[in-house]
Amino acid sequence: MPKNPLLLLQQGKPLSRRKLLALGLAGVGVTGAALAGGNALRLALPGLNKKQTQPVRVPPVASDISVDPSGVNPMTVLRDFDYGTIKQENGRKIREFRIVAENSMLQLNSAVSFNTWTFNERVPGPTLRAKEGDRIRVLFLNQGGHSHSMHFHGFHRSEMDGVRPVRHGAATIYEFDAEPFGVHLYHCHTEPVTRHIGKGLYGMFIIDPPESRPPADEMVLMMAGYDVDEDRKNELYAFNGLPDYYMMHPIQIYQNQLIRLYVLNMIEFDVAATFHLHANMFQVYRTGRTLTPTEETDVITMGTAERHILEFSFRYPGKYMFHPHQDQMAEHGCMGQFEVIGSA
Ligand SMILES: [Cu+2]
Repeated sequence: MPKNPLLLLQQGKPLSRRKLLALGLAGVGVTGAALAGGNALRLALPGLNKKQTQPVRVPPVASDISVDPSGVNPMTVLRDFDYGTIKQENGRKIREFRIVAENSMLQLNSAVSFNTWTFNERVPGPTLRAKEGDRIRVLFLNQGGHSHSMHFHGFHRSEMDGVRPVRHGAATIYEFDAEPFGVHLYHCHTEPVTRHIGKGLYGMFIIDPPESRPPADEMVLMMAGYDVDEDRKNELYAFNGLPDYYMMHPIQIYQNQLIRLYVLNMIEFDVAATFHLHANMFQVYRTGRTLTPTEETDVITMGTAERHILEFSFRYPGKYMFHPHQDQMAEHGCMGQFEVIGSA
């Protein structure tokens, strides 16, 4: 933690996201004794987190497939990695992320709209990414109308565990070292957790190993369920937020190029889901905790919050489905397809 967190927050650059600009954040409450007395505080939580590109060939993504006015859709979520903002403090590298919880209406299909709870106006929240050993600092502002929090998987101290609710209008700082390397997650841990996750407050947290993995076309696929009628059962399912999106808009990939998939099962109410890929086998790196694969298969089972790295490439051009083999989940939205583009 910096000596003076207020100073840190005041140094934040101006807001760049439309909604944050409109929030008028002066004088919001800040939790924690170290932040007390913040009446004059101008808490700027900009969306300035930088993105980095992967050193591989990625097919161009059509720009006209957005279905959400914000421009966030599963195709955007797919390869969008938030590396935060790098700061140097006392000779130490800090990777700072800024997260705001809000609400927004999401059109799940032509008949169903759903009031989601969002991190940075997205469901799922941004994919946060760091290297093992980085100091992580998350500036969290809750504008969601309900109490929320951010609980990260991985090693950290008790006070950074994110189980304490942060009330509406308040902010807090989570700070810890990124360890161990692997594919992790974060989610709101306010009770009932099923509801807070089911409403959309979850995201992936990737910690890269000290020596990077080989270059690949990297993407994230997060499976989730939607309890539309609040009967504690899911009526709809999705990859990266929207039911059936990748069936209507296949994910284009290149033939014979290594694909690295970061997969997460965030489905509440159903005890487990599998991930199955057609016409192929994938190498499994359980929880992303190894540098060499632990098995090869074409169906892997994940309980809620389980996640893995899967690697594969396709030999033949064409369209290939992926879906949980709990087929009723697939039939209700958790289904997509890769479109393999032949090498010239
Ligand atoms: Cu919450």
